[in-house]
Amino acid sequence: MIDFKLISQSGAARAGVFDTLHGQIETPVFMPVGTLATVKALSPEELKAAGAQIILGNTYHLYLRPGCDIVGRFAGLHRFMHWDRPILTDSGGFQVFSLAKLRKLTEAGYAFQSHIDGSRHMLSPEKSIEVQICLNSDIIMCLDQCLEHPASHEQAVAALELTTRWAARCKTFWREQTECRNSLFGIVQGGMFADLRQRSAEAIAEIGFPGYAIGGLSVGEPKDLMMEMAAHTLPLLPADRPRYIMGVGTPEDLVELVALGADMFDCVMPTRNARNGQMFTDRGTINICNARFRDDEGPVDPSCDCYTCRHYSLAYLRHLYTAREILAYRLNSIHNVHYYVNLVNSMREAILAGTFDQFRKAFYTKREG
Ligand code: PRF
Ligand code: ZN
Repeated sequence: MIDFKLISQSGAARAGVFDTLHGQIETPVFMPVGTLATVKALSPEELKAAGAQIILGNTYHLYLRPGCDIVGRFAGLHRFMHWDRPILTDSGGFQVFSLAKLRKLTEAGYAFQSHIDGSRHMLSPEKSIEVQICLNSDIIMCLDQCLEHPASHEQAVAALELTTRWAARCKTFWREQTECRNSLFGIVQGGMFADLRQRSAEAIAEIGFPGYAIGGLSVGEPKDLMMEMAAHTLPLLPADRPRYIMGVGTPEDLVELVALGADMFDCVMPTRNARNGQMFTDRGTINICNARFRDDEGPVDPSCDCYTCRHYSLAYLRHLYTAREILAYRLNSIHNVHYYVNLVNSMREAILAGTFDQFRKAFYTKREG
């Protein structure tokens, strides 16, 4: 089953299509984060209007609350949350590592206590896949071990070797349980070490997956180190499969990573920053609280055609935000998600037209202007 097709390349930048159980995704693609079966402040209709093709859910959160028994009654997340387009779920490893209490990592998996009520759980590779199948996720992620930064070479070796053994277990369980209907992505780790990134990429590619993710980036390392690791790892992944950079990043990061051959992204920035009053525009980020917007009748971004920019002024959005009105979070989120989705769509068009280099230059020129 070949579910990814490369359509066009411009340098290393790629445009493709990926088939899922809930329809086709055009890449490069940005996936808004819907951790708790909701992209915060946005309805599915608003997400669609903003152009979202696929959203991300989190196994750790949804397993703890509301639980598989509830979502299973709806035959998965799609009907539960009224979203009929593709969903990718993260495996839970990264969230256990950042949220859970008293976690203990063994060959079997993560033993941890819920951050909600302290109840005890065991997240094994098989359990993670089982939960993601119950959520009926279109793209399932392997359970992995993401390291903090900085980590030693020795720690990074142990984490990548465990991640590799778990990836093989995930694949076996996924094949048995789904007959490969949903897609399973392998995750490359290796810390901030080029030799280990290579070892991990080769080992994960050797197991063989419908798609590949690069994990363990944007965990507190300097930006140039993140880019160096991505630039080193991306060409080592099979060219005929989608490449997903997990939990990254700023608009600049997306432009640079697409230039290096990345196809998929997720990040909380557009939605989280919207709720903090930070708005993304072609000319850079602005804070809606800024006094200079007090009487500004213009939109957030004159080049944006989102619902927020078509109907509301900076002065009104600033007023809503400073008054802590609920509508502020919705309107700001609509614009920011539209901005991110539109950014990757524009990159796709430029790749298809063979003009990605010009696009990239213009992207920076607008920010300097
Ligand atoms: N692994 C998983 N999910 C993730 C990460 C990872 O390394 C990251 C790191 N940026 C974000 N989300 N499974
Ligand atoms: Zn807008």
